[in-house]
Amino acid sequence: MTEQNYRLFNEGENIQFKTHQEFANDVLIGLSQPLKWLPSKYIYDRQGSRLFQEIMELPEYYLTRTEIEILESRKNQISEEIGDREFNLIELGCGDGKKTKIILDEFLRKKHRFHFYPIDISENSISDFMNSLRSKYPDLRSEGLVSDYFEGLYWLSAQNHKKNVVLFLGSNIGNFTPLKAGVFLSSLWKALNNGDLVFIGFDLRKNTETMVRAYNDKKGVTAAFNKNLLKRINRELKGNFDLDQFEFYATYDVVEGAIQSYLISEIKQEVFIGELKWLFSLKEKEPIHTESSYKYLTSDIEDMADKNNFEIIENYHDPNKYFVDSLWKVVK
Ligand code: AVJ
Repeated sequence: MTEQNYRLFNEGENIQFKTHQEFANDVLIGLSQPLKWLPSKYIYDRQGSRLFQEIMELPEYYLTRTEIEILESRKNQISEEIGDREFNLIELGCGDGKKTKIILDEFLRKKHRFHFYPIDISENSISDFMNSLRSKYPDLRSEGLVSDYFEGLYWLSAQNHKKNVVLFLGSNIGNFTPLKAGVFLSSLWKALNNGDLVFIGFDLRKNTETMVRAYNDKKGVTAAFNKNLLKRINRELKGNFDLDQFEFYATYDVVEGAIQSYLISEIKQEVFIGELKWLFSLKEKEPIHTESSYKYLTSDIEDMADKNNFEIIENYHDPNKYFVDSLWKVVK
């Protein structure tokens, strides 16, 4: 028996029920639009998260490798900038923790005084992550928070008045439209105090071929990752999608500056979703939009920081400028 080393918010409320209702709603809304779409956040159930781990190892998927290279080569400077006094280290979302562990290793080596708080809405993810931390870092002071990002942040700032340092790595921000990214950043600013820091990963615009290849990998892992949305609808909402009747394809949208991922119906077909008691049709070659992955210019990043009252302290790039981890300070 391992002791539970995370905190559950929303106890008493039936969070699973709420999540299920939201999923059903989002599927109904998305697939009723003239351009059908499904929110990419629903890809990440157990199997979707496993497929994403596999994507991060693909030769075509340069993002993870590049960010790891940045963190490895600049960790000394990063930790000097961040660790001047006691702080809360907060990570929004927890992946496999490979990148986080580079940061934790360095901070512990430097004997920085901090508590680590990963925040994720999925109890499974937090539980797995906390167990992997416990075995690797017996002395790390940490507590996982199973909650909405902002609920967790507000709870933390009521707990103590230490400096907050928020990690949002991996270009996860890239899944937000510019409008949503703006809302996210202004909410982040509101939840934090003057002098707090945020450390955000952005994938930068580069030659189109490199970006497109990263999302159309040869092994078809990204295709399986996107098709996992249909699989999840089949399982959780009693759908009857035939995965073989869809082709996965990702394009670079030069106007938006984003990779757009699609599942394209090979044939004219009808799909029934039992839980919604709903039969809908797809035309031959009709796309379902599954994900946007925005790519940024340095000037976009400056504008975003500026507009939301953050001051850029430093931009950490790889030598090719494929990716940037940008360190921002909250100005109030
Ligand atoms: C986790 C959002 C950064 O958009 O690159 C990887 C997800 N999708 N391959 C990205 C993803 C297809 C990834 N992010």
